[in-house]
Amino acid sequence: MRANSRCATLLAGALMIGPGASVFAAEHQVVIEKYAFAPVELRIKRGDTVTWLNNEKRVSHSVLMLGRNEESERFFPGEKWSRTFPDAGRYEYRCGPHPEMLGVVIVDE
Ligand SMILES: [Cu+2]
Repeated sequence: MRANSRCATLLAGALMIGPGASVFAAEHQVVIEKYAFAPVELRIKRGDTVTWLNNEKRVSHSVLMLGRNEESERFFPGEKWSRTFPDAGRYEYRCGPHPEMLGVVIVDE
């Protein structure tokens, strides 16, 4: 019993140090299916990584960051692409070849 509660306390301490900062960067996933990003809006913390997974049957996609002159390679069904977000901000993006596919990553302080 005592060991368990101590363990829980350590875990809570490791996950939250200071206002909004986290020691361990988290990984998040956005699935691409039927010409759409899911979730469309993803909220993460500074330092976290987002991986986009192409879950289509045959079409390739990319992640094009709007206003940042940055685009991933095209990735094909079963392939992924990852990006880490060290800075807070709002990162709107779309698919390069399919401009109607929109998404946003919001990085909190
Ligand atoms: Cu696409």
